[in-house]
This record gives sequence, C-alpha cells and structure tokens, in this order.
Amino acid sequence: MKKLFSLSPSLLFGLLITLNSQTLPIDFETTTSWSVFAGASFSTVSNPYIDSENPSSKVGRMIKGAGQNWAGAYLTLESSMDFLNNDVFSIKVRSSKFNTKLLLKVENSSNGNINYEKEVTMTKYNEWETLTFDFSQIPNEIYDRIVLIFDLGVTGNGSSSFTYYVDDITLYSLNGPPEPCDSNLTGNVPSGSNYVLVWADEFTEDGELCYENWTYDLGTGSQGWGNFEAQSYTNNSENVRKENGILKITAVKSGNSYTSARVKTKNLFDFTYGRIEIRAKLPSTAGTWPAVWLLGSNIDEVSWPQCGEIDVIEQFSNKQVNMSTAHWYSDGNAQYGLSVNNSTLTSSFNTFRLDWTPTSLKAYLNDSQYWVMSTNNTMPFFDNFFLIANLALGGNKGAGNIDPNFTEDSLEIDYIRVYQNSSGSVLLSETINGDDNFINYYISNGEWHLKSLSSKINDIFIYDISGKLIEKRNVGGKTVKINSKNLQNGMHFIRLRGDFGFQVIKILNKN
Ligand SMILES: [Ca+2]
Ligand SMILES: [Ca+2]
Repeated sequence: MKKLFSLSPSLLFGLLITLNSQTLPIDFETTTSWSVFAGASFSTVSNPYIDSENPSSKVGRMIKGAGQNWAGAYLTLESSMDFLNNDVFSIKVRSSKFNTKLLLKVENSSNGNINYEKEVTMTKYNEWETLTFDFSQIPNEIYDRIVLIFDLGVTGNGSSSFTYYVDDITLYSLNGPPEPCDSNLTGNVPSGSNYVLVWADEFTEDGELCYENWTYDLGTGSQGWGNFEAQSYTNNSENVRKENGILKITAVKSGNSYTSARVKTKNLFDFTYGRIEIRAKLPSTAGTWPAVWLLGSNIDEVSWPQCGEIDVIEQFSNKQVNMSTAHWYSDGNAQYGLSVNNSTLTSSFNTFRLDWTPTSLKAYLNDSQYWVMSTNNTMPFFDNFFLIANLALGGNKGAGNIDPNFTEDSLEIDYIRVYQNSSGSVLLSETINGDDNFINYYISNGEWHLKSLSSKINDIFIYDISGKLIEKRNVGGKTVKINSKNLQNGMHFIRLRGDFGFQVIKILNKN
C-alpha cells in the first residue's frame, strides 16, 4: 500500500522559523538554493502551466544552455535523507520535448564518491507528469544532496525544448515502515567475566533482516569485489532471509550467472574491542567462499587495508578448514592468519569466536583457541569496526573452481553476539579542545587504558568531583593506564594535555 511520508514535527517547525528550508519535500513555494553545473540555469518561477495535475503557484525551472550535454542542478539539504524508512522518490516534471529523461542522483555533499542514481523517461510532454524513482536498493550511506540532470548527454540547442519544470520532490515509503529489530538480547554472558552483551542478532523471526541491524552490499562491486568473484549480490529473499531462527545467505545459480548476498552493520553498529560469537554452518559445495568478518568503520576515509580487517569465519577450497586472518597496512596489504581443522564445519553448527583486546586478537572454534596475534599501535585495531557476513563464489583468493553442477548452497548463521568488557566503571562524556584529537579508551582488569590517536600525551591530571587534584603524572607517550582501584568510587575528571591541546574525560568509577 502506498503510504506518503508525512511531515514530521521538526520539519513543520523548520518551515515556521525559516523560509530558506532545504528539507524534503521540495515544493518550491518557499525559497530553495540550487547550484548549477555544465551550462544549466535554475530558478524558482511562477507555475506557467497551472492545471489539475499541478495547481501550485511556484515551480523550479531548469534551462540547458545551447551546446551543453551534461547540464544539471543540485540542492544540498539541511540533513541527510532517511532511506531506512523511505524507498521511493516522486517528482513532478513538465517538458515540451518528447521522451525527456530525468536522472535523479543523490550523493554525500562532502564525498561525491558516495552516490546513487536512477533515470526515468517521461511518457508525456507538454503536460505535468509525476515520475517515480525506485530507491529501495540504495546502499546505507549518508546522502544529503539531490542532483537533477535532464536528458543526460543530449546536446541542448537553447530552444524551448530544453526548458524543464520540476515540482514536489518527495521521498516516501511504498511498503510502510520496516519491521524493527527484536530487542531481546538472549545471549549468555560468559560466567566469571566482566563481559556484558552489547549487541546480538538471534535471527528469530522469519522474513527480512531487521533494518536497524543490517544493510546490504549489492551488485558485483569493482572487479568482482576486488577478487573477480562470480556472484552478484542482491537483497532478494531467495538470497537472504531469516528462516526458523537461522539467517540463510544463499548462493543461487540461474543460467550461467550466480546471485548471493552480503549483509553488513555499517553505519548501524560498530564497536572497539570485545568478544564476538557466531554459531554457523558453512556451505559444502566446491567454489563457495563464506565469510563473517569485521571491517574498519573508517574505510571510506582511509580505504583498505588501512582501515583494517579481521576475518573470524572464512573458508576456502578445503571444506574441513576455517581460517581467521587480520589484514592491515604496512607497505601494502599485511596479513596474518591461522587455520583450524574440523570435519563438521559444513554438516553441523559450530561456534566461532574472536576475543579482541587492545593488545591481541585470538580466535576460537568451540572455545578452543587456534589463532593469536599481538597488535600494536602501528595497526588499525584500536578503532571501530563493523560486521559483515557474505557468501561469495569463485574468485582468485583460493575458493577454487565452482562445481559445474552447482545449483545452490547456503551459509547458515544461528546467531551473532557481541560482548564487551566492563569493570563497572563508565565513560560518561568527553570534551575536546585544541586539535582534532580523540582519546580511545578501554577497561581491562580494573585499569583504564587511554590512548591518543594523534600526538603524544604529555601529562595527565586526575580530579575528583569537587575539583581537587588527586594525581598529576608525566606521560610522554600515546598511551596511559590508570588503576581505577586507586580511585574512590564516583565521578572523576581526567585532563590529558599534549600537542593536540587538552581533552577532559569524565569517568564514573565503580569498584
Ligand atoms: Ca509547487
Ligand atoms: Ca537463532
């Protein structure tokens, strides 16, 4: 059922306090500020063609200049568009030209590489027509800019046939609001530890993955996701669904091509340090390449492998072996991994685990450790990572040739649970002054580990709630440890000073 996206209270408030409201829907009755490129002009004008389809008084007008091919206009919105709850754009358009095309693109105003577009051809001319654009497959990123390009690549001749009118740019939901996630976290907290369950998906209700936890990578990526993989990723239920408490990621052959799925928590959930537990059964067919892994959340800023990668489940051609590997940057891709043998990986559910601390990565199969590596601050494993689960096929990294008789096979995941260590103390807030530094923190065995991500920390000052100085210490390095047992219970302020300026961290200490 078609359900129009209704005006939110904040949007109404915005309209009341400012005439220059760069917020969807755009009806041109209030002023918007469009920019143009490649020989376009754009203005808000009185509607020259008032009729029953568009009785409103003002519309946008774009003119493509003589001799111009790529002319367009864009509008930067006050906030990013909500594609979790909405999936369709509609735009009213009027053109005097037969078969006019409108390319609608959305992008991130601070990173044009993050963009998504759809082109629709008009079926009418010399009358208003409402075009709809399906954005249901848009990857989960931040988009705050709308770009309109009419007749992309068609040379404008400057006549009236290259004047276009637009109105009522609206984003709404065709399918109604999506299902929220199951809020019951049922994982068992390991006994005798400081771990608490901070995130889990038990995949309990049949159907689509819940939108608050998961989004999708779609298509084939560049060069088969960098590895010449054979599959194209979709979010169709054939390729990804919850069934009887299990997430099934299914690779399917149709004709000579393959489809599968890759799901991720990017922009929805990420974390630094902790324990991740995955109960899963792997596919058995030759050529399948299943993986459940972590990728650095800053991948769009620093790219791979600088962002870091930690593979918890990864299986290549030997279906009795799982491999855990870390990737980071050191003159190119540096990696270290070890494998574990188990004859039941494709016939039974096994529990795969990663313990990630500030100093090491350890992997376990059914609570038996098979991989450990030390980490240090030249590596990226001190920052937020998000989760990915996927089933690839073929490629050039060791999954081997795809069985010629392949029809379909699945990676099945019973649950994914993330635990983090807690001593009982809580970091309440932080204030940054000076340069753009960030203090990364972690609690282990009653010690606060603080780490500067830019320059050295020169010294620290610890104050109690009354402002009394408890301790001053010279540091002269990027890391410092504070024994919380030496502090009284209650609020403390830790002031760190360095070339970054200073930063104050507020800690609620509970021993
Ligand atoms: Ca209007
Ligand atoms: Ca389950």
